[in-house]
Amino acid sequence: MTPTALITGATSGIGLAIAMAFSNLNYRLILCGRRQERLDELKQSLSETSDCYTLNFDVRDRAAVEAAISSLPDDWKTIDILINNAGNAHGMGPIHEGNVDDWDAMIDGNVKGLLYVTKAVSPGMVERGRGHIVNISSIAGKQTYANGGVYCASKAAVEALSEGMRLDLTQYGIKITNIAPGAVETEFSLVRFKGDEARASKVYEGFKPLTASDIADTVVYAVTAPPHVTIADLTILASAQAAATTIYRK
Ligand code: NDP
Ligand code: 8X3
Repeated sequence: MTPTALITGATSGIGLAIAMAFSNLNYRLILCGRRQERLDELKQSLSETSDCYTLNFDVRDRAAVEAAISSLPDDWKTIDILINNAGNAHGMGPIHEGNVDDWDAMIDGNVKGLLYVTKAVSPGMVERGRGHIVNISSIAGKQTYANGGVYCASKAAVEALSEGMRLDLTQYGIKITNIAPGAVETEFSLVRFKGDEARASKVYEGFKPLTASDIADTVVYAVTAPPHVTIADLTILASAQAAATTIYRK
């Protein structure tokens, strides 16, 4: 049967690339995000290869997450693959100068939002005795860097939650994959630096960063692995990146 995948953060970057890659496999797609026009465009552009359904909600809004997922029509309720991808960094700076609204956005979105969506989707997987959850973490979840402590903490939480989900859900036939990318050129830095394009593009200067489709390729690898194989944890770096903050630029 054709798998149904729910992808959070499908309107941009890594989530968008995963949607395109899954569409090439003819998966049925539940595309999620807050920017409705992008969801509509994506649905339209994938319509030749995939059946798509769109859900517009903010992952930080617990009631909205629950309402959106329970509003799915019956023939969209069986979700085989959940891609917990929505998230962002907001701002950069030392803890004592931290912007608490930015902290809230990161902890609420990257951690609590991921949990809200998982809580809405995983009981169905448990009931059916099968499913696959892919959490998009980050190299920042494995290595903390200066001025990024809260973003790094949010991704360290994702790392712990991937382990916790694997411990709790493996017995129900549910696979958990944790993917930790290094620098990927998307809208990520534009969001982190609040629309400052010059500052955002500097992040990727002097080396070839990963593309969103590099990450989508690894997600496809994980979700198409044979039934007896779980790709548990993958770190993917650009060839010029040795660690979170060690990048060899020319
Ligand atoms: P983008 O900014 O390009 O995409 C972020 C996506 O998340 C958008 O589709 C956005 O949709 C969605 N999103 C963000 N906040 C919310 C929210 N509160 N509610 C619902 N949707 C939300 O960044 P990336 O594609 O790079 O980021 C995707 C994931 O990958 C993130 O979790 C990020 O932390 C992680 N990551 C990114 C890396 C990078 O270098 N780019 C490296 C490692 C990990 P919309 O605005 O429409 O809601
Ligand atoms: C995004 C990658 O290194 O900017 O998670 O934190 S990094």
